[in-house]
Amino acid sequence: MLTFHSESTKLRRAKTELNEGLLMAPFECPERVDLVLERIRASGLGPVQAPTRFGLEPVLAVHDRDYVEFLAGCWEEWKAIGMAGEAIPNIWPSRSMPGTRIPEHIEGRLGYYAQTGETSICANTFEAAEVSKDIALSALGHTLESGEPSFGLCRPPGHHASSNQFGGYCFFNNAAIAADQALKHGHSRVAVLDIDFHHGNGTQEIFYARDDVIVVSLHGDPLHCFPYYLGHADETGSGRGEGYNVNYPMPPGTDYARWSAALDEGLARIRQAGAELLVVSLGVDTFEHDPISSFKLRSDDYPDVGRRLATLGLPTVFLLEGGYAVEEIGINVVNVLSGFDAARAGSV
Ligand code: 6XA
Ligand code: ZN
Repeated sequence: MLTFHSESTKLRRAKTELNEGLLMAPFECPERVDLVLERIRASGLGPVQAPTRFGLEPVLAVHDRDYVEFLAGCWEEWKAIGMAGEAIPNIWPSRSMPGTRIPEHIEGRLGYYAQTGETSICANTFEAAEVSKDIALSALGHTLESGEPSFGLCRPPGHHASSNQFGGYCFFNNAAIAADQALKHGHSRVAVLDIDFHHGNGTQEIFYARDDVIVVSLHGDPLHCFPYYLGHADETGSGRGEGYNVNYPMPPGTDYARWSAALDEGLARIRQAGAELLVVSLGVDTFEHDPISSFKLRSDDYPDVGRRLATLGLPTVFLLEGGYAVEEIGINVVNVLSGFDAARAGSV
């Protein structure tokens, strides 16, 4: 399988994440990329290629212009008024104060465009998000041209980013951008399958009223797990999108037997919908030792995940989302990808 990677994803090097009431070193760190790459090279998964540049047009097809402009200027504006640390939101429009206008002060704008408070904006955040999206689109381009699967070693991840808000370490929704572009390149229905531990709330929001992209997500039950406010089973889409959003929330402690049964149901829904291309939001924070998640998948389960995904027989683009047990992140990611490749080789 061909991997797309750029050293520029590591330009974002945030110092802080607000977690457990402390400002700590972020879980979503540049070293994740090195560890996955190291394992790709050691395992002989396939060649690694640099992405090409696609500009902002594909981004603006799924994200609002004012949000993209906010992201582009946030860090410089924050620094310009002498803020001492990284840009961390501390006030939001809320139920009792929904607000009707976008503030001018950067502190107010930051809260307006933020879902959450753990994700700091720092130098080169926008640049890294742009490269991450270029990686996703390069992977899609390869799969569209060749029919062969590809892997985008995206960082920062994307699935929490909604049409107009960042959060959960995500700024541009790489999977949504790729799925939307696949439609513009001739496909009439695309599936996004999100197997990260966390619900892909951004992807759900972007496609909620659409029937050309079916979004299927397996994740920790939002009653107990981040992002808490979206991801329930009764969120099934709206308008013509009704039936094209499918959530499988599962309790903390879920093991591979239960998780893979949900995966098979999700795959059946994708088959029924008649999807022509598959974008996989590939998070491996479902791993039993992940530091911020609570499922119980083991490294040895991941090749079977790849094998099950291959049963769809679709052109497939894998895009990295979460996964923070940094020792094992490379093993777990490559296990999914090589399981997929092995199953395809076996079926030709
Ligand atoms: C913040 C948790 C952010 C989760 C980010 C993630 N306490 N999303 O892995 O998939
Ligand atoms: Zn996650």
